[in-house]
Amino acid sequence: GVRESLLNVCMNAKHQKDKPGPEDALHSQCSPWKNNSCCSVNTSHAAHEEQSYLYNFSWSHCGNMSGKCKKHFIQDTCLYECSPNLGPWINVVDVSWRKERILNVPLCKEDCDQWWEDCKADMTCKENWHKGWNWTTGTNRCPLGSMCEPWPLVFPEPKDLCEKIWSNSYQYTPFQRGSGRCIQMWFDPKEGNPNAEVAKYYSRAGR
Ligand code: FOL
Repeated sequence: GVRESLLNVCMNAKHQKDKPGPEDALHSQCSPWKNNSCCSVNTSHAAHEEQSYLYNFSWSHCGNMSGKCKKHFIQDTCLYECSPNLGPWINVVDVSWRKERILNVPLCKEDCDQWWEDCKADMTCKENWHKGWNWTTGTNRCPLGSMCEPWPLVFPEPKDLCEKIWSNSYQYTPFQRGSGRCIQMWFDPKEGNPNAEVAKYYSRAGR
C-alpha cells in the first residue's frame, strides 16, 4: 500500500520548513502552494530574485536572462522550495549545503518542453548548474574554459535541460499534465494541488 512516510513531507535541504503547512501570503508564482507549503513567505519572495540569499545564484550569467525564460526558473525554485509532494524522490546526500535532494522527479512533458522553448534564444555556459562555477565575486560566473553559447548548443533537447541542469532532479517523461503520473511545475490551485495524487501513486511499493 501507500507508504505514508513519503507523503506530505519537506525535504531536509537548505531553506525548506521542517513540516508543510499553510502560508497566508506566498509571493506571486509561489502562491499556488499557499494552502500547504514547505517554503516560508520570505523564501517565496527570494525565489523571484536574481542572486537572492537562497543560493546567491545568478540566472543571468551570460547576459540578462529573458523574462520568458526566467519565469520557468522562478517556477522551478517555487516547486523545489515549496512542494510538499516530492517525498517519493527524496534522497540523502553528503554535501555541505543540504542533507537531502530530489532525484528523478517525473516532470510533465509539457512543463519541460515549454521551459526549453521559452529559453531557446537565451545563452548559457554550463549544462550542470549545480557545480563548477567561479564564485570568487560572490555569485556564480562562468568558469575558465566554459564559454557562453546559444541555449540549444548546451541543451540540444528539452530532456537535456530538465535532466542535466540540476543533476537529475528531474526525469523527462512522456506523461502529460493532468495524467496523474507526472509532477507539474505549473498548476492552477483552484482544484487543489494535482501533485498530491501523483506523490501518492508513486509512493506505492513497486512503482
Ligand atoms: N531546482 C531543482 N529542481 N533541483 C535542485 O536541486 C535545485 N537546486 C538549487 C536550485 N534550484 C533547484 C540550488 N542551486 C550551488 C549552485 C547551485 C545551487 C546550489 C548551490 C553551489 O554552491 N555550487 C558549487 C558547489 C557546491 C558543492 O557541491 O559543495 C559550485 O561548484 O558551483
